[in-house]
Amino acid sequence: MPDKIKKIKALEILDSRGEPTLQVEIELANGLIGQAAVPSGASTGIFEAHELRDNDPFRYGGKGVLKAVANVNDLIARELVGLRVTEQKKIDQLMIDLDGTKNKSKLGANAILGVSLALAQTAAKSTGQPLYRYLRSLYNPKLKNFLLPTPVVNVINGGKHASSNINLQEFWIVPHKAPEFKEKLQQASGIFHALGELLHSIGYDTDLGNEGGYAPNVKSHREVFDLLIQAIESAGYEPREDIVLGIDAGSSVFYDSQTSTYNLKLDQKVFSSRDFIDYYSDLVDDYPLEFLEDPLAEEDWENWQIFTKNPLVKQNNIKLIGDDLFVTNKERLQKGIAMKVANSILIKPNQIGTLSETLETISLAQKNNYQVIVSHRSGETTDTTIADLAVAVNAQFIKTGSTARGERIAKYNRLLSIEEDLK
Ligand code: 2PG
Ligand code: MG
Repeated sequence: MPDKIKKIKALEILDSRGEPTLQVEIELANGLIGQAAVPSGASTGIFEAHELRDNDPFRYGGKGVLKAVANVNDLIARELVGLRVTEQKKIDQLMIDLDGTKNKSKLGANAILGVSLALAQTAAKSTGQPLYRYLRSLYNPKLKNFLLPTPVVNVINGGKHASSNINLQEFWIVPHKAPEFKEKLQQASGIFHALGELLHSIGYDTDLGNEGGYAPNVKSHREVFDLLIQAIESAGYEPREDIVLGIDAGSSVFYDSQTSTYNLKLDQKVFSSRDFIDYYSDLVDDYPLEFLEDPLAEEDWENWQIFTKNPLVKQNNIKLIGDDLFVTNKERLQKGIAMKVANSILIKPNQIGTLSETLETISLAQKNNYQVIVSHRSGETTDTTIADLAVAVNAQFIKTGSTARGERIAKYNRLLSIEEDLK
C-alpha cells in the first residue's frame, strides 16, 4: 500500500506567544509528506483535554513539550507505522486507547492532536484532494454544497489576552451582510484600520494583543462598544444593517465560585448571575450585539439555562455560544442539549484532542441545530487546518482573530484561496 505510514516525527516549535508547541510530520511509503502544528489556549476551560508540558523550570519556564514530542516519536509512532494514513477514525481511536485516560493526560492531547491533524493533512495529499474536501469526506460525504464561514473578527483584546484593563476578553465585529467571504474580510479590515485611527486620535494605545486586536486601557466596557460603533460608521458601514457585534466574555476567568459572582473590575461592579444576565440584556438593547460567548461560567449550568430561555435571545437573534462550557466535548454538549442550554458551540480541536472526536461533536451540534463557530486559540501557529475544517462542515462562523498578525491572517488567506478554488 503506497499510503502506508512510513515515519512520524514530532518537533518542538514555538507558537505566536513564543511558547513551545508541537509540529508533527508524517511521511508515507509513497514519499508524500504532510504536516500540522498544535495551538495553545490561555483562558482554558477546566474540562479541556490535557496539554502535556515538561514542567522543567530550566527550559521555557517549565512550558517545554519534549515529553509530548517523545510520546509521538516513540509510543505513538511505534503503533502507527505501517497503518494506512486514510484510516483516520481507527487511528484516532487507537491513540485514545493507547492513552487510556479520560482527558488524554498520559500521552498529552497536544501530542495526540498533532498526529491526528497531520494524518488528515497527509491523507488529503495522498488522495489528491484539497484538505477541505478530504475533511468533508470524513465528515459527511452526502453533504453537497460548500459554504464559506462568516468571520467573527476580534478587534479589541482584553482578559487574559492583553495587559489592558478590559475584563471582557474579546470584542468582535461581524460582517454578516456581504455575500462573499472576501468582501466580509475587506469590510473587517477597513473597520479594524478605522478603529486604529480612532484610538490613536483620542490618545489610546494601538499596540496589539494576543489575537491581533487592539488592547487600550479604557474608561468602561461600554466605551468599547461606543468606539466600535464609531469605527464601523467612519469606515462607511451601517451598524446592525452591515455589521453586528459580538463578545467572548471569557467569564470563567472573573467568576468567583465561592460567592457565585462575576466581577467586572473595570466598571467596579460585582454581579450575581441573574444581574449579569440583566447586564447583557441592557447591552443587547443598546447595541447591535448578537453574539455572546461564555457569558456565564463553565459550571453555571442553571443560569445558562435561564438565560437561554429568555425571550430576548430569540427576539434579537442572539447566538449564545458555549466554549469553556462545552470544551468541544460530546458529553458536555449532550448535557447542554438535554438541558436546553445555549444555541451555538465553539469548536477547538485541541480542547478534545483528536480530529475524529471534533467531527463527532460538530455533527451532534448540527443535528441539534446548534450553530457552529470553528475557532483558533490565543496561542497559534501558521497552521491553517481550522480554515479547511470550517468549510468542510459548513460551519456558519469562524473565529480566528483580527485582520492583523501572521498566524491569524494565515487562516483568512487560506479561506480566500478556498473561496477562489470553489468558483
Ligand atoms: C477563547 C480562546 C480563543 P484561549 O476563549 O475563545 O479566542 O482563547 O485560546 O486563550 O482559550
Ligand atoms: Mg472563549
